[in-house]
Amino acid sequence: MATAPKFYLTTAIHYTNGPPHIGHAYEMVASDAIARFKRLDGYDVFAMTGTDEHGQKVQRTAAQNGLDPKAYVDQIAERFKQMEQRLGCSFDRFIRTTDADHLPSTQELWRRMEANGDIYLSKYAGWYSIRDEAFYGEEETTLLADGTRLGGQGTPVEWVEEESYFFRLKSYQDRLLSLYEAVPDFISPPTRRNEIVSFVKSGLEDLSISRTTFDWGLPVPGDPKHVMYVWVDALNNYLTGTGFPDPADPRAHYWPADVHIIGKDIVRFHTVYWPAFLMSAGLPLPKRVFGHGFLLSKGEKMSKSLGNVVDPFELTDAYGVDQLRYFFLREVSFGQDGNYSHEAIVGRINADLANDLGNLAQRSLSMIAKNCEGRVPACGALTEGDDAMLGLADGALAKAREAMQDFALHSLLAELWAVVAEANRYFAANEPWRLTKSDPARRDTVLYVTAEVLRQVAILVQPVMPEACAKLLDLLGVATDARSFAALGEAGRLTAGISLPAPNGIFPRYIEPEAGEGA
Ligand code: ME8
Repeated sequence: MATAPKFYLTTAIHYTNGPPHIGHAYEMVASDAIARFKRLDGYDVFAMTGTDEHGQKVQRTAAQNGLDPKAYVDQIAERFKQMEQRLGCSFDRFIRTTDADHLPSTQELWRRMEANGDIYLSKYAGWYSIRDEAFYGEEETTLLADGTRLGGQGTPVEWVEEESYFFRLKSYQDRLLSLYEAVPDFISPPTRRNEIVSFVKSGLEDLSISRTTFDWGLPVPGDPKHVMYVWVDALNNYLTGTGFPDPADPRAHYWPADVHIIGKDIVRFHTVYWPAFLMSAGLPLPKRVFGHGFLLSKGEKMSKSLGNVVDPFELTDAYGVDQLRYFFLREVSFGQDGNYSHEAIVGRINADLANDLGNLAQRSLSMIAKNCEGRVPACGALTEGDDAMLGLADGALAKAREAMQDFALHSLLAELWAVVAEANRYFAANEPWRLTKSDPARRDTVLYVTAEVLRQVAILVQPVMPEACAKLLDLLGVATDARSFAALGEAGRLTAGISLPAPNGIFPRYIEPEAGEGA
């Protein structure tokens, strides 16, 4: 038997300096949908998410909460795990940078970079943003009238002066530029690639990779008064997940990652520092880094200080898990920023889900229940119109795969909803409800074709709405082992005569709660 090709996908690991917000939920859902798509398409998938628990930011927040850092991150990591479950995600591992296997793995990465002559001890004097956990050159900062200085991403920086180990990043400049040249889709979408290429062309400085003024981090091998810079620690989670450095580990074959899914604010860390560390350690590079956009609340960046952080748990309670997953992935072009608003999500739920897909399923399945003894109807001779309808559904997989090449989740859904729209036109034009007396065999064929299109749509939408699609496939009598992409097209056509469960609605309309009942 041929072995399935592997696919290793990661999300960013989330900082544990506060509870999860909607941006974290968005990244998890998008990544989970890609992982599910690949599994259904026959890949041996390893998908990982997790938490980034060390560093000065987390240590400070823990202290502000009167807790020791480990007790604090345990609480927050638990909340992230709960969110992962609440959102119906299917990650294979939830990694924490405080997990026992992460220390030896990261120290080994350090040793290899050191053995390659890329680490030296010196003194750091410069600007540091605790919020971004990032060093900024003076020219990247701006001084405000009130004396505060802000770093590249608009967060306050402070002056840091201490002994530090440095990584010879400068000497990787040409190799990085050759990488971007040789592997054009290493960084996507293309706008992010252009930003990074010009950043690297403008000249790199060596990177400070250890700190001595706090201790919440991984100790530097051989010099434990230094803790590793939190980004060395954090990025290496991707290797730890594959059992690094043990080549005999059963997960070892997953490295290199096929894609790191991350947000646009941390592309530099993933496409400059990370490949340079790996080149230095003599390890293969991830194949792709995809920088998605930000989810904005009515056009504004979410932040605690703006008071507009939306709690993902409250959102799933209000709208439903699959509804929220669909909204995130359909409304926002993956790669660009997108807006969240109550009106927009309700619009999607009622138009795309309740009307377009839900009504079609409900109407056709109720007719089958009523007129065909609750069994998949027989399919008679096909007209040109039937053939065209089935052909469109049969061609959906190829289009879906094409969209997924660029992780264009919004295009994937747009393609599938074009099939749904065509199925609605087909159903309306063929008026099966008028054929009961005049031509029941023709009516059955129209119902069969409609149900068969729904089967294929449901299989293909599973990555985005796993629960709702499972229900729809149950209603269509599709066996649980016939729901992968291998069952798409003619190979898996519905079998006439199979008895079906009583239909019930899958996508209820969103009805505004009565005033006074709360949101
Ligand atoms: O950056 N919309 O962690 P983090 C969409 N620990 N995505 C958003 C977002 C928003 N409003 N806000 C944040 C870190 N994100 C590091 C990563 S990886 C080795 C270490 C995304 O908790 C953000 O871009 O600040 C990032 O990909 C992820 O959420 C975690 O952000």
